[in-house]
Amino acid sequence: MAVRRTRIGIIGAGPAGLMLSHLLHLSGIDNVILESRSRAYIESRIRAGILEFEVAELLRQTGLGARMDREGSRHDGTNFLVNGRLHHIDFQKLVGKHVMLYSQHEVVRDLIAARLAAGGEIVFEASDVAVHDYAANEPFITYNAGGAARRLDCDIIAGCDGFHGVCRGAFPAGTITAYDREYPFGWLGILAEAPPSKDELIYANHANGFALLSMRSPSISRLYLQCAPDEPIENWPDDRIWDELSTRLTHEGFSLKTGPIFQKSVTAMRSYVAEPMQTGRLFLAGDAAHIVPPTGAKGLNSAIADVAILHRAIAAYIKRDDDTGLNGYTETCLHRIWQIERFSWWMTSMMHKFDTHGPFDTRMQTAELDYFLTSTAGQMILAENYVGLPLH
Ligand code: FAS
Ligand code: PHB
Repeated sequence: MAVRRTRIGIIGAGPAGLMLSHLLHLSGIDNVILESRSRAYIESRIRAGILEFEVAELLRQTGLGARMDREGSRHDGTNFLVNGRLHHIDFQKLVGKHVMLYSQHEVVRDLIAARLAAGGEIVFEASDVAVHDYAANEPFITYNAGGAARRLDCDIIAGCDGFHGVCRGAFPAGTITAYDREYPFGWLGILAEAPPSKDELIYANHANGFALLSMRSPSISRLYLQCAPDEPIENWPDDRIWDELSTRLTHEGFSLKTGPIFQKSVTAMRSYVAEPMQTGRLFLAGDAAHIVPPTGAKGLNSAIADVAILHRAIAAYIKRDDDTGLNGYTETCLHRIWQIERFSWWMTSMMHKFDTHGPFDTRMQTAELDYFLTSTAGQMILAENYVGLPLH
């Protein structure tokens, strides 16, 4: 069996794994990424769209901001549409920060290009990935690649393999406490050749259900509407999608631009946190440890926040034999993770239609939204959470 030795073995080439690899490289720490999918697949996987202020800054500070600033767009605020009334939340005026609209798959493309240009090692289409001896001080990973069984010896394993990966399941039985909430709805998301109908996002709370108007470029729109969590996509021909989006997004002076839909899919909604995020020399980051409903645009951003913390802890350990960061990794991450879980849960609870809601619940939902959207204090809370809490 071919054996390779590195300092850090990273499982998963999503935003978490790739960003961790990039940060470790900048610190001169050797690492290898094992990814089960092909490069083409992960570079075309359509997911998130919003980068928090500090995440965008981190990309710029680490040499990854050029294309984002050239092809992405800066958003100084966002819009909430409730009972037909549009409320603009001005992040820049309220908290002096903004967000960047730049697709996750473009971030992934930039990260892969940077790693390969720097001579980084990413093993695509690795199969049968398994982690071993991470309770001791000599962890290793076995996998197959190029038709041969292989082994990667390392000091630390970073489990960045997403919610359906193998690392969280490798924790000793009974050591993980899972906090889990599944929502009774999902999002039908589309990509369409249609110019965005607004310059910034619109989050809509409508009697029929939630809708979100987002965008990818001056000619590509990204839109979502609330549906059943297991909604058959066949129930939604293009005309029906546009009609329902138009109904849910309609307000004075607005008209929805339509066009050919070239991608549509249904995503279920869930809040989940696994505690702790580490066992021995195995550390979880990103969706491997926690997920949020996409309402607050936090999934990608919290994955980057985790690896910024993990990178700092690993660098202290490798360079100064200081393991306080590693020992405190879970606690440091969870402080921020529970804040983004709360905000994502709050946005989801406020903006969606719940079949279990009676008239009183509906009034409570609109009363809370009315307070947050019309009071300066409420708007500041919204803005501070949306643009992102400090990375660490
Ligand atoms: P990822 O899941 O991105 O990456 C994990 C990687 O590990 C994948 O490339 C996978 O192929 C690989 N892997 C898995 N098992 C492996 C194994 N055994 N061996 C090797 N590799 C393995 N977030 C938002 O903020 N806004 C959104 O609109 C949004 N939409 C989403 C839509 C969908 C359908 C999904 C699933 C998620 C969405 N998210 C959204 C959340 C998403 O952006 C995640 O938070 C983000 O991808 C997390 O990044 P990672 O932790 O790197 O996990
Ligand atoms: C997106 O553009 O895909 C997007 C934006 C904001 C969200 C979720 C998704 O809250």
